[in-house]
Amino acid sequence: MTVYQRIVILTGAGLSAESGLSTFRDKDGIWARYDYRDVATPEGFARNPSLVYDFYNQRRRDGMGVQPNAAHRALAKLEDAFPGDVVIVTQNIDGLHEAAGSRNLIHMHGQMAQALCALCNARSPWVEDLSADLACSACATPGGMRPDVVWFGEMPYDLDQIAAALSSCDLFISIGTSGNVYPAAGFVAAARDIGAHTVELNLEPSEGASLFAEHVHGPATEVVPAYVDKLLSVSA
Ligand code: BJW
Repeated sequence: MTVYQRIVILTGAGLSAESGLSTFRDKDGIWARYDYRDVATPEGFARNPSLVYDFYNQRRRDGMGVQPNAAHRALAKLEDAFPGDVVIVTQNIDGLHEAAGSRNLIHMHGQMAQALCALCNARSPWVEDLSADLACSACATPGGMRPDVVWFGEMPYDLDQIAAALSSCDLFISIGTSGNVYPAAGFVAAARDIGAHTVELNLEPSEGASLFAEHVHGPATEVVPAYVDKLLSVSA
């Protein structure tokens, strides 16, 4: 195995599946129970805010007490022990990477444990249920508080920082994501274009599997720790 210096890791819902959180597009996933247009678009929120508050309040409650799994822990170990740079770009809104100890982390689709004020754009830590009548702690105005998550049609967070990391990486690893949602689904092409080695670690071949140079298929709790150990054994 080649010795790498700058690793970008993209993670998706499959990474947290074995911690007990639902994925979106698997047959028993969230989109089998909800229409994304109702709960994950600004138009859906404008149409029926109560439905969207209930959807995210329930998911926030479901996430409480959920623990990181062996794959989250392996990625935190990689960041600690790898002599070069490791950045994790996660599409997940759970806090399991942080709970496992990862620090160099970008939440491109927002975070469940934060609220966003649509009136002043302040983002604040949030663990309680959200509702329409709450006031923002920054601007004190009620009526604008919403989950700090990126819905379809909205701009993901920190794209400049992500583009900078992708433009200098020599290894790109995608874990537990179906490759359906852009711009994240386009990161592999960006990494490949600058000559990085590209690897997919997923339960099964994803939508964009043919874009990756290397594939390891299996549950994240098995394939991620094994891949991390391989990387660390050659970089030592
Ligand atoms: C396991 C496992 C185990 C299971 N072990 N693996 C270009 C072309 C076409 C369309 C577009 C385009 N550019 C933009 C769009 C529009 C749109 C889009 O992508 N639409 C597509 C549906 C076609 N994108 C947007 O609107 C985005 N914004 C945007 O693009 O702004 C403008 C812009 C343009 C160009 C450049 C820059 C900006 C915003 C997207 C927001 C997505 N939001 C959601 C919901 C909010 C957060 C939340 O509620 O949690 O984010 S949707 C949902 O999908 C969520 C996820 O983060 C995201 C990705 O899902 P993920 O993680 O891949 O989950 P699954 O379920 O799909 O896959 C799980 C995988 O794990 C599977 O493969 C399983 O096999 C595997 N697995 N168990 C390992 N144990």
